[in-house]
Amino acid sequence: MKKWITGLPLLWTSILLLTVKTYIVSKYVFDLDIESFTQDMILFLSAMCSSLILLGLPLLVSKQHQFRLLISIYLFATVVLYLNVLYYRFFNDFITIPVLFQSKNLSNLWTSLVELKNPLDLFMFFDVGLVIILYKLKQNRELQVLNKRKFLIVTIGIFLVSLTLAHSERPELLTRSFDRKLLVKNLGVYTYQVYDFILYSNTKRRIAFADNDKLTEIVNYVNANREKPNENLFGKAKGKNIFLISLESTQDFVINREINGLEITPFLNQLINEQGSYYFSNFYHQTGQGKTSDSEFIVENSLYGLPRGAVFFSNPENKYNSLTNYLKHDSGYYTAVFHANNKSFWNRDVMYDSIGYDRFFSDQDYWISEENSIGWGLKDDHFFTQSIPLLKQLPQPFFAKFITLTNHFPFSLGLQDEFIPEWDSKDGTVNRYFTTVRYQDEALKTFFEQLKAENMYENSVFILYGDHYGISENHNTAMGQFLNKTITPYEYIELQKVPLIFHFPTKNDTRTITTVAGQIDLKPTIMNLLGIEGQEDIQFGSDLFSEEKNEFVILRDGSVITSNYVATGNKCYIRETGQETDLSECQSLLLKAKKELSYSDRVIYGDLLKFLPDFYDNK
Ligand code: GP9
Ligand code: MN
Repeated sequence: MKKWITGLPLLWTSILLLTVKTYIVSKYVFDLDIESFTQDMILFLSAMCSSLILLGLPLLVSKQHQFRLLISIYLFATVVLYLNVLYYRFFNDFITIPVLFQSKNLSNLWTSLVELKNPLDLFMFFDVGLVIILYKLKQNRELQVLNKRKFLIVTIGIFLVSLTLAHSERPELLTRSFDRKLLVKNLGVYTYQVYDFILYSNTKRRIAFADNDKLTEIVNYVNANREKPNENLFGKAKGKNIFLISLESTQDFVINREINGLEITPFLNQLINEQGSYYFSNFYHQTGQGKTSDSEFIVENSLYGLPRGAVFFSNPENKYNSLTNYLKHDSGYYTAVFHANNKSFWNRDVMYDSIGYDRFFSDQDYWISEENSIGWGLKDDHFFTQSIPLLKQLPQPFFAKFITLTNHFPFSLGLQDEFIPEWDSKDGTVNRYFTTVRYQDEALKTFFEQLKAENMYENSVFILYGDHYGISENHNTAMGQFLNKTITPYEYIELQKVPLIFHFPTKNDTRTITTVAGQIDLKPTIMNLLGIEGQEDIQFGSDLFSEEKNEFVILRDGSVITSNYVATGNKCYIRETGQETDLSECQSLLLKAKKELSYSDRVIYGDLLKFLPDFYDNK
């Protein structure tokens, strides 16, 4: 037996032990929703790949130091894994470097984590002991890799296989970040930790090199472009409960349209025509890769999302003068957000602290089962119904943001929830889209009925908006068939319109407003309705009801829409007709857009809002 043990190759045994341990812990301690054999494979391969890379590092140093380095790395990996286990037990989430360095809650955090330790945890360190014993028992104390080249080839091979599999399971995983659970599930816990470290150091580097002098230039630009908000509406919603409802993937083209003679959004169409409703028919989403999270960011801050990645992930620790913070601190509102998804998705749990929410009702606050879920999670009608008792507990006046989920790609729905049948083009995604939009519409109708029954309707203001497109340009053919026209780049921009409806139950006029506007305008609009001035702030949008509103919308890819022009992909179109015209007519618009986007990026990358109070004090 002893001979057999001493004969084991030290390096390969260590790699195997670390792989198996990491795999078992990832699979059974972290709740990663492993749904298929491929996902299981990815988890195993990623564990193996990290073990190969980490424990292969000692091969780079001289023989006499190899084992010491090997065991130090082994111990370090185990500690990282164990800390994540402790953290996961408490937060149902993985460690991020910013959380570790947050001085304000660091000591509390670790005291709570240490309380969560369990005697069985010692098993996690058992293999470290095994490796040491194996080393001691051996006469020949070398790591025994005969051919370093082969070792490298095997490592790279496994790395590529695991990355390809992960990418096929989750395209855009690294650029969009999405969710820590998904990252760990597809990259493994150690690679995730390295990725998080790179993200963190990038953010820190940008903040360190930020040029504060730019602040004057940016403030001057913002102030020069400031438009006077509508005085008649100033403070008109003060004291009322505010409902901000984000409609998943809902584009404006479904409004007032039918499919096979059936309305796609009967409730929204009716709401638009009710007394007290103001519908904006030329309202654009301005999101980038951060999708829903970008829309939240833009609406909250009147700043643009970032050119790549999601600002919710890259800069969650910045100072933000968000709408929520204003409502909470200036108007004494209780602020809550309702979204029945995993709270770490889009890093919301961290970002919502900076945005200033008093309470985030996430999946843990809802009763979610297989029957009441579809696609991404809890079905919208259950989401709204289960939110009513939660809403009733809130101190008033409250600001409540709801984020729907069912109308999300791949737009799946059970037959029992289909209020209209799927469309019959060759494009399944587009066909299903109409049915899930119709479903969401019905859920909204029920929500409004329930609010009325609970006496939460009259004293409220409702703002409903689409978060971003649901149908990408890959579906232009089917969209062309539906709209009965060719989807040119101009038409594609037109398709970026999302619905925006303000509903004031106590008002008695009805308006359709054709002002060209975007999500960036929501914060200043809501602030004016609540009687908050926010003069010393950096906002790139302006009050939608302003009498001097400059119709100028910038999309994240630099496209521009004004009342006269649409400029996109180096082409200039007459907005009224869609006719292409000379690019020079749009040139100044495109330059202005570029400048504004870069100012916004600088504010975020440099965390510049934190310098604003001093800036104004010293003026
Ligand atoms: C996830 C939901 C959808 O919680 O908001 O995100 P998306 O993919 O639309 O950005
Ligand atoms: Mn979305």
